[in-house]
Amino acid sequence: MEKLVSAFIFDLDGVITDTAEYHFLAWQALANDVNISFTREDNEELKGISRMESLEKILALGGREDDFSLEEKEMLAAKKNEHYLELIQKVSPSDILPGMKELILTIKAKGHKLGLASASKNAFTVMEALDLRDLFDTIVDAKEVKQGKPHPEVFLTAAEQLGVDPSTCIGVEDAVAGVEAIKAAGMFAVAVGPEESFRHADLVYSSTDEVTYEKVLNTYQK
Ligand code: B16
Ligand code: MG
Repeated sequence: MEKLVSAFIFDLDGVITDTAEYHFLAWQALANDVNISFTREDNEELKGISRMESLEKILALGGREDDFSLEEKEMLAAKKNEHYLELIQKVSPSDILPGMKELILTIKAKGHKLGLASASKNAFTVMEALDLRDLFDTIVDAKEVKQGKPHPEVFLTAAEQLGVDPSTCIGVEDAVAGVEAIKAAGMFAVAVGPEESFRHADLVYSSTDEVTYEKVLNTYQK
């Protein structure tokens, strides 16, 4: 008997579009303001991690974790976000990563539900800029959950809002913390990125254009 797939729940940054570069540019400018050097390699560690946790990691990189009060840290995070919001004004449907629009439309046509589970507080803005907001049955972002990835809360909230059992959901992520969150939610995990980073995923693809509905369903059914 075929196993039921009730919903696909996607991560946003790094799966549907690549805003990581804009996060990087905005964090690098902020790091520069506080005399910390911050590289693209350092930025890899921030994927899927919340804004405040990202700031803490950057301050720790420069050994400045004890130099700012909570209020000052909130101001630094707000400054980075203002810059990030300016940068993402350029985002348009042409920034959807290869293969993702087709995959989303196929999932919809096959009658599965579609959810978004993002650690970004800007998820609605980005989904609107990509012209994808109306295709999704639910969008859960960092404003709605208390615990960030790798905690499963954001994926479980999406499943709850879709009215489906988490064990019948397929999650798609590009971050290690995100794959851990999908598995902790009891879902089937599809990872996009280097094979060696995702030992806990059920399926790994090196890029988004390799993720097809048929391939994912075939492995899920096995
Ligand atoms: P914001 P995702 C995450 O989004 C990003 O991967 C991560 O780099 C970022 O720090 C986080 O959102 C918070 O973003 O500052 O916009 O609230 O990959 O979970 O969609
Ligand atoms: Mg991501």
